[in-house]
Amino acid sequence: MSRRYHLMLAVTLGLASAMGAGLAHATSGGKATVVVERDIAYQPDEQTVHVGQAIRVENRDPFEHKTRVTRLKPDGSLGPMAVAAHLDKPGTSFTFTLDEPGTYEVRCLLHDGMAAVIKVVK
Ligand SMILES: [Cu+2]
Repeated sequence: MSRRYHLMLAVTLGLASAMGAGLAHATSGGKATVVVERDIAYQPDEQTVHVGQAIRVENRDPFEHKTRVTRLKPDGSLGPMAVAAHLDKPGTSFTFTLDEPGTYEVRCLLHDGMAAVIKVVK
């Protein structure tokens, strides 16, 4: 894990604290959680959040990614799209929330195999 990542994480945690969310944690039910795009991968590639919790995708690669979020059916096949394809420019971020419990696939449409799973619980 790079020093830059630590710095970014510290800033993010600081902001979350400032907003009264307390310590940001993947399963804490806090106000925000972060998914970093680095080395053509989502980090972490699996985590759990609460309904309505902000999920922030940050592109730390020096090139673009294109993120789409799709709800998975119980059999693991793709269900309805939750977040339309979003072009992630280098050094930028975007935030979304998922308002229905379930399991979601986060996938980059530009890089084969670049994907993560987000589980949403009440
Ligand atoms: Cu990508």
